[in-house]
Amino acid sequence: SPEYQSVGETGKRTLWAVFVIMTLASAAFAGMSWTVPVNKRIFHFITTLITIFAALSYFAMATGHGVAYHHIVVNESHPHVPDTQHDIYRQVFWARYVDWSVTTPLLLLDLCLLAGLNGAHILMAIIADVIMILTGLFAAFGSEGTPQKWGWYTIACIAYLVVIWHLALHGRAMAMSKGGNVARFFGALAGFTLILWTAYPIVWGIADGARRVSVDAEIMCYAILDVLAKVGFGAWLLIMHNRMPEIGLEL
Ligand code: RET
Repeated sequence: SPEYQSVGETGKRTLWAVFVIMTLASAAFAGMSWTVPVNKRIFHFITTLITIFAALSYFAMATGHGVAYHHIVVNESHPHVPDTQHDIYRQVFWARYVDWSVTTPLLLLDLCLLAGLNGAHILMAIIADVIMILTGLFAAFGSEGTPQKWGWYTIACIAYLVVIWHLALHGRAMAMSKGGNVARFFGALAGFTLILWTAYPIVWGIADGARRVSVDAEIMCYAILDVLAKVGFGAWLLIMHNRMPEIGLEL
């Protein structure tokens, strides 16, 4: 008989809680834009869009949308027993990938503009990031036991290294050339981002990849990461923006 791995009560409550947090953060970030001149609100605009998108995606997931059962076939072999086929149906929230394909480029845009990267480097970092998310989506729906699944995962990890390359090398160099507070702040915010983002492929590998944890545990891990990577990141950026006028970009 097939085994179903589905969201439970804890998972549902967590999805609703993050929806509320993202909505409140959107209102707060939009409100903060009133504290700076109209032509200096580019970071507020980008950062508010990030939490609005996350709120939409969490609303979809909390109400049972943006999710599909992924059929996984596991061939079990035991000594002295003929091979048996075990069917697993696990819920995969594809809404996350829709969210990430929009919000991770926007998060990168925040960092790139803070560093003062030029358009070509921004574009390359963002394209590598979109490749990372879309190949991650292929990995999530890849068939179990085929080389494709971890193959897509590997490609996504390489794309992630390209993103890090652009930010850590070019971004850091540009930020350093600005000197002083901006250089220090970019280093801190980019370091925070690097640590958080690197946790995503680890959670993916344990949850979606190896299915070692329940769907609810997976939801909770991503919930903590999403709140830190979007709300924590955004709050830090916008608060520092008000303290350090030199961060502000003229539109
Ligand atoms: C996947 C799986 C394939 C390998 C890699 C991944 C990286 C995902 C990242 C996601 C970041 C998400 C953020 C969300 C916003 O809050 C797709 C999980 C490398 C880095 C920051």
